[in-house]
Amino acid sequence: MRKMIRPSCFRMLVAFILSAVMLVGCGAFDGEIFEAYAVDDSSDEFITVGFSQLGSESVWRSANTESIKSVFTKENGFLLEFNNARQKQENQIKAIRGFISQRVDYIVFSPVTETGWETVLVEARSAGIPVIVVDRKISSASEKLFTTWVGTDARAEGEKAGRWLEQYLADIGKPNKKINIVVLQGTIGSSAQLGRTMGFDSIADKHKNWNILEQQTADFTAAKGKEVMAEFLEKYDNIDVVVSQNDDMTFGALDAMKEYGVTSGENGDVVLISFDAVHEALELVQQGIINVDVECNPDQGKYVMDIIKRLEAGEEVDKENVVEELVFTKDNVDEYIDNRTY
Ligand code: GYE
Repeated sequence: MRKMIRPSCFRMLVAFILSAVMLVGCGAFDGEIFEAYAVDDSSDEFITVGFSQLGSESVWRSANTESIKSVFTKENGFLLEFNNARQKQENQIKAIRGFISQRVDYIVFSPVTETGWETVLVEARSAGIPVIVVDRKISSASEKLFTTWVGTDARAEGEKAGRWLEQYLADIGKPNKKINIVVLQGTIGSSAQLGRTMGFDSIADKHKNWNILEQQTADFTAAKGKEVMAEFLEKYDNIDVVVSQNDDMTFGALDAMKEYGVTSGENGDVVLISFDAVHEALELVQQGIINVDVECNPDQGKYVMDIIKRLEAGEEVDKENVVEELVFTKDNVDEYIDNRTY
């Protein structure tokens, strides 16, 4: 759709002409010339990728950034233009416009919220630049405006958390126990918040004995997680279950619980359910402080690179690419914790 000549062919052609001109100009097969050409940063030699990361709110996000940066290297044939939008959609839109005016080969972005992307994506399409959405989703209204999406299934994650709770109550022999739940939600309007909420609620709705006392956003950060959890503890003295939609909010919530003398986990006052499964959280699963951590896999760079390579080769790619994810409890965490690098 983008060009008549496939990008890889175009680059090869430019590289060939450049080499020929250099060789003819110097009249010799001079090793130095090849050296000089090899380190040339001209973007015809590399595939240029503009990546707009939504922010740096969590340990998960840092791992996701690292995953992207580690694959889009010169050694792999890429030049990466990285931009951190600091949680602001307007910054992401500005960054994407910048990538369009630089005429990068691919635009990759992790959208802070689901909606509001149509205009800028139409601009990218008019410029003939393929767009790859990573991590979070954008609304279906924009579906035709991007090439493919690589990420995690937030709704499935929410359902997994709900199903774990169902099983837990059955295992302790109290499937009909009346339980009061509070939920720390991620950034409102992000697909991670929407999906995890919908997924968990879909299971909660089946149980009349599950009572959601309150759901409030803590923006996926530890600081807000602590603040909101303190508010919950101030307001309610009957909390049985805390659902925290990422590990950073869980760390903050644990700080607040400590201050209020509330314990969590295996033998604690409340059941604690978290999402992401970063190393530090898995340690808390091991210690029985977090009951369950539903994995969200941030290592998406290699999938995105693979997709770009396939597009370069003129292959078709699937519209949706979901990365694999597990559920961690004390029963299986030992098997995985040592290999968790983030
Ligand atoms: O769970 C959270 C992060 O979009 C799936 O964003 C991601 C979420 C992740 O900041 O920690």
